[in-house]
Amino acid sequence: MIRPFDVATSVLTTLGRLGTGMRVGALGKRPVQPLELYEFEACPFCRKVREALSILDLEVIVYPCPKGGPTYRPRVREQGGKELFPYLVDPNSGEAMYESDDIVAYLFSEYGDGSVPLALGAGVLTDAQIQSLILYLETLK
Ligand SMILES: N[C@@H](CCC(=O)N[C@@H](CS)C(=O)NCC(=O)O)C(=O)O
Repeated sequence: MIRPFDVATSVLTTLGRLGTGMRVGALGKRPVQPLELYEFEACPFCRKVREALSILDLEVIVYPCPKGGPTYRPRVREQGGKELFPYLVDPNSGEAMYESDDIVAYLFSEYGDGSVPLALGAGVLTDAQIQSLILYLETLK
């Protein structure tokens, strides 16, 4: 019973996101060291960053930060000053940042051709699209 639900919600989310992250895009320079992403699965803003990483075919170390997570959450607070996710660290440039839109713009500027795909570059509209889908999925439970 759970498995079909998982598949259905995954497919619905992918459809709701217009397949963003399914296909690679224009690539730029490649990072020497893997990027570091602090995030958690249920966070819609983190999803945007994961989609960007997929489109840009980038190697990343993911540090899972679920609510109450004892290991990596404190590290984000210490390094960045607050617990807010996603949080990206790029050891290649020394950049570290919060805010999914800033992270997405940075990734496409640094490791793509500079242009952000519409589905990821529409700012608050992108977020609204994610949030409305989540609300819809909640009603199915
Ligand atoms: N404007 C931020 C919003 C990020 C945000 O609200 N993240 C939530 C998770 S979805 C968060 O980190 N909440 C604090 C927490 O989980 O402790 C962005 O686009 O990155």
